[in-house]
Amino acid sequence: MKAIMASFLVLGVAFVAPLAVAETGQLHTVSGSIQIKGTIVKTEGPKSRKEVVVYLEKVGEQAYPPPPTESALLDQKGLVFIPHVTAIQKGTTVDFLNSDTTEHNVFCADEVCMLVEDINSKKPKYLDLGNFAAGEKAGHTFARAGEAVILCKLHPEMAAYIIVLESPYFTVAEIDGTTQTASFSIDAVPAGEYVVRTWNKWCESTDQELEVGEDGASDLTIDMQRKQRKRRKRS
Ligand SMILES: [Cu+2]
Repeated sequence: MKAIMASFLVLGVAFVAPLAVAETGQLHTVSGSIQIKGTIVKTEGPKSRKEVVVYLEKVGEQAYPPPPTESALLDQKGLVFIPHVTAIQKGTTVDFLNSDTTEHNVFCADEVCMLVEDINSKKPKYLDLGNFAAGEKAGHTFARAGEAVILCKLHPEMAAYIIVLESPYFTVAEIDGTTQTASFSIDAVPAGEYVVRTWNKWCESTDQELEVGEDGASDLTIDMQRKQRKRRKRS
């Protein structure tokens, strides 16, 4: 018995030591699941709200790596924006492409789409790429964080969402219509303290703090309920 105890002690020391000298600056994966509570999120058809942006914001100093130099792509195909929901880091360029044979337009009237040179103007201009023909592509760099609703003047039924984040630590998860759950995984997260936040058209979550250690973080659970403000509007 004494021999067994002794070997446990040795193991204990052996396991603790490498953690204590672990390198800083390593990147980790944060993963978990989302559960919809008390409501049903539509996941099919034009009223689908299945996309959930999950993102991590640093606690304290908001020091993030610079935005990627590669552009994100937002296609217009079959009179639909694809993808319907895109998440980007502030400073990322989005290329808008027309893959249809008909003309399209791209515009956005949200504050996040205000043109940088017009920020101090009394009549600021907003993102409007004009009409562009089949096969044409035009880019826009998003310089402010927030929610951008992207529309087409020629097809009022078309809409897409670009969620512009300060943080590069995000993913877009999709809710399963049957289980009303989603799983997610965010890669390349440095160790540190974060707040876990979400964006969805229909639901919201309560902010939760997360400490990402040397083993990353797994089994994170995010509960989402129907947005409160929509409920008030209806009553
Ligand atoms: Cu259009």
